[in-house]
Amino acid sequence: MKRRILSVLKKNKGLFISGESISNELSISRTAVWKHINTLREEGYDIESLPKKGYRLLSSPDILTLEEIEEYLTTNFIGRNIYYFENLDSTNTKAKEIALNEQEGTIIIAEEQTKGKGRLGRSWISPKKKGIWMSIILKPKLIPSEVAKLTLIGAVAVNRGLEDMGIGSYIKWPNDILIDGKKVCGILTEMTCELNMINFVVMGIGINVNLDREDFSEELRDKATSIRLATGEEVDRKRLVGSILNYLEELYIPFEERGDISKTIEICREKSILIGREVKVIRGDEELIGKALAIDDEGQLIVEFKDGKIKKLFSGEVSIRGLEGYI
Ligand code: BT5
Repeated sequence: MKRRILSVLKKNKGLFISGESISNELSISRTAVWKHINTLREEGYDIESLPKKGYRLLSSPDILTLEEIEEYLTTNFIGRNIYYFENLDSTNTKAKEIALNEQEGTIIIAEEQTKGKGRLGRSWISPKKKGIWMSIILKPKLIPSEVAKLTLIGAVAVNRGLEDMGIGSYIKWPNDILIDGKKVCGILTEMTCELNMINFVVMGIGINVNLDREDFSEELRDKATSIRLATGEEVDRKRLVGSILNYLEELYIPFEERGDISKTIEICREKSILIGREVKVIRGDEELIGKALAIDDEGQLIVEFKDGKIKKLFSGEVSIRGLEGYI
């Protein structure tokens, strides 16, 4: 009911609507309306009330709930069901717990993660309300080996979403987004599958929006940044989430329906920070130096190693670093 009241207020944003009209429209008592309005105020909604005039929504809080994000969505299914948490261990962990029984496109968002995860057991710093920490549940009819390409779709969606906000970024194959050569976003794609069938995929996206220098460990300060640190801009998190999800669906549908990933690959190439650079390829304890030559049509990174051998790398199995710094 609280959501329906909010939606009535939002429809009339800036205008007064009487308690009586709300109570008639939703068939609840005026006291119930008043109680829900108070709960909304506690959540941070600035709602003015005047005798005889009624209620007026002045502003909404900076929270990543469905009610706040949906006005930016043009999608059919991605983001149409959002579970919102103030605090979670990890949105990926939660998404994996519920994925089997949820519809495709369902999203878990938390304002804070206490055990945010990176790849290969690494951890992901996710301070409260300073970023976008979300996981998307997908159920593609693909063979498991195709799943690595979804990470690239996620990376391009983030790159495009940032671009919409006037922020230029680069993609560090396969799962990082960089601004000014520092990591601003990481993607962790996990799946549960049977031999040749995917049960579900969870794509976790972490974006540093308003983190301050002190939020990063000493060791990370040279490698990581936030949108605010890099651009000095305050970014509207809701709009950014909406925009990323719109691109995600736009790129996902042709891939899922007919294996068409050409648009994604085109942008990955155009925005690649690695192509043409010397890189260190890290696989377990092994480190090899080579030059990133290209990204092929399947989204694999082609690297020429010092011994002259040219290899195609699958995402997920390697980490890439620059010879001196992060890139
Ligand atoms: C990643 O791993 O980049 C994947 C990160 C995915 C995070 C999202 S948040 C929502 C969802 N729920 C989760 O629990 N996870 C996903 P990887 O390439 O392994 O990079 C991890 C490394 O990045 C760490 O070892 C640190 O060095 C560094 N790092 C940790 N937190 C960071 C941050 N906030 N920004 C930039 N770098 C960070």
